[in-house]
Amino acid sequence: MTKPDKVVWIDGSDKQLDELRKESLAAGEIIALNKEKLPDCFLHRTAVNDVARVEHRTFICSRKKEDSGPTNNWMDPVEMYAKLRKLYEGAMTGRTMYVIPFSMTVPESPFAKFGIELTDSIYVVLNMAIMTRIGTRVLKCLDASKNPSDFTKGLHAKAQIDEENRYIVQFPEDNAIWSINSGYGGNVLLGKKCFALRIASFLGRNEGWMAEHMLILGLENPKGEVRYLAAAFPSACGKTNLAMLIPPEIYKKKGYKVWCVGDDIAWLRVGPDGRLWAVNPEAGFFGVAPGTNMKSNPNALLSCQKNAIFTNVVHNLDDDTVWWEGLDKNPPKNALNWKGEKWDSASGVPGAHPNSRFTAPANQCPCISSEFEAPQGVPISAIVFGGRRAKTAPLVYQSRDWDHGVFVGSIMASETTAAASGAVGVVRRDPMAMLPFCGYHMGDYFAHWLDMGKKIPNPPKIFNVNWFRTNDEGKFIWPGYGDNMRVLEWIIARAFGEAEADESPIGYVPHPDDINIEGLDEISLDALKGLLSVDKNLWKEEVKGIHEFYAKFGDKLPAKLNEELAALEKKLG
Ligand code: GTP
Ligand code: SPV
Ligand code: MN
Repeated sequence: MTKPDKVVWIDGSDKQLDELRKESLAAGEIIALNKEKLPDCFLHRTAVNDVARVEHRTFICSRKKEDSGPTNNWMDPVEMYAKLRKLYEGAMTGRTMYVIPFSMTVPESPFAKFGIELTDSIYVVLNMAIMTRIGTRVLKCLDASKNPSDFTKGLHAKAQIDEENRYIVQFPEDNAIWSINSGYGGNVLLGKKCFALRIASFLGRNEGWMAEHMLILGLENPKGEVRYLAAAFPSACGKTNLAMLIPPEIYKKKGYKVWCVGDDIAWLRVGPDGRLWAVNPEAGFFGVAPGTNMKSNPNALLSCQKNAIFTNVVHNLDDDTVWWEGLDKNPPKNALNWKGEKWDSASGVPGAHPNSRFTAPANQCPCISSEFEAPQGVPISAIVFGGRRAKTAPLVYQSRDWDHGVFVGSIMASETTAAASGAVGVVRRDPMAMLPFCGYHMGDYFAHWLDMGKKIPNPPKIFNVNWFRTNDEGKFIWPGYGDNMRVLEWIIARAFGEAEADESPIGYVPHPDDINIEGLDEISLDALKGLLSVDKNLWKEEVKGIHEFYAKFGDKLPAKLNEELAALEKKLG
């Protein structure tokens, strides 16, 4: 159909990847960076019209419309295949098709799923080599696998990078993903959102497990015990930052440490011991560049100092390094912006795209967990939901039980970010941070969450956090980043029955004394009380929004969630 001139199988060897880098350099698709300062790092610029995920052009083409649900775009798969076939027809003429066998999580893991991505982009090959396990090693496991649903077929063609004909399409019943007319991250690295969330969430429902938009971290206490939690925040709301958190001095001195297992996606299964176990299906980070610096997230910055690919950042021509807003206070003088134009930082126009990113191997992260590649994963003691809310949501609260926790996840709302095209800063409902990533009807997804609760004898406790409450000047009140450790400490203690809490209409909140603010000059006890407060009037408004949102799901909304909503309304008086 795509009629490539040549077909190249990716074997995963350094030799082959090296040859591809050379070819990509020669074609001007990537730019080599400073060999001493950023060894084996490259810069890439996408088309100006192609800088983020495109939710309005993303489809879940299940056979029946009702299986895709009210929150996804849908088209009859027969129609969609026919439409796309025309676009793919001859799309690789004059180009090479690369065949990338890849595995999500280590191929030997019982969680593992396999895929093949066909693409005409070397940039995609190089990124997939960082983000997933690729090559001949995977083909062997794929050969040995007996379950047809272990294999997903991915097709990507750049075509003309034509916005009007850009499609990111999942066919869940066929285990197939077809992507065309984009060259940007989440649209084209098919192992990430398309497979590991949209297709995998569908497979997980059928097979009794969960694919979630969650980071996974291990919190080591002074006794050397490591306790794990998973957290779902919408895109560009702080997963990578939290996953690699460096505890404040007072915690470090006592011996607390955070270990990163994953920064974006978790696959969760009930283990033989009755706990919920998680693996990170990915092998690398595709992290937001702006705002990443040695203070906010040193571990992320240190992860991308070699073997990394930077997309849509500033190119410092003096020493062939990269820069972005928030890296440091010294923007380069002689530089090109993300579009490749001469750029003057004094112009006031940002040089890096707000959704510019780095791709880096996870094993380069200084705080990568020893369990990062453990085939069985790690046991999860707490699940944390969160988003950007200027008001309403307190710094942290705990749900009363699993079902109430599912309710808390289902009513999540967050201000939109630059990770997806469209307006930024608009509050929208984003249940479990999965609105753009759920591969089936969201009502059925809620039912699956409730069902899973019955199947986990020893379920994690469920929490909600909000690092983003603002004051009257619109400034964030909570310092965030490393200081989020103070909240994690309470969360983990609660999960193990080691901390107190107060009742509130929305769930358990910490008593202000329960959050350690020692050494935190910017936060007084009064400010903390404010951050933890639950404003009944704001929550009554919130309830109206939830009713509206729930109405979308009709009969598919589990009755249990309506009961939880009614209970909340009653508690608010
Ligand atoms: P995706 O990769 O799109 O899924 O994003 P993410 O959820 O991993 O978000 P990331 O950690 O990259 O953070 C995105 C933005 O939020 C960055 O600009 C961060 O600086 C900012 N951020 C992260 N954590 C905090 C925090 O605790 N407080 C504040 N105020 N900002 C934060
Ligand atoms: C997100 O938007 O949640 C990301 C980046 O992690 S992308 O791969 O583009 O989806
Ligand atoms: Mn993400």
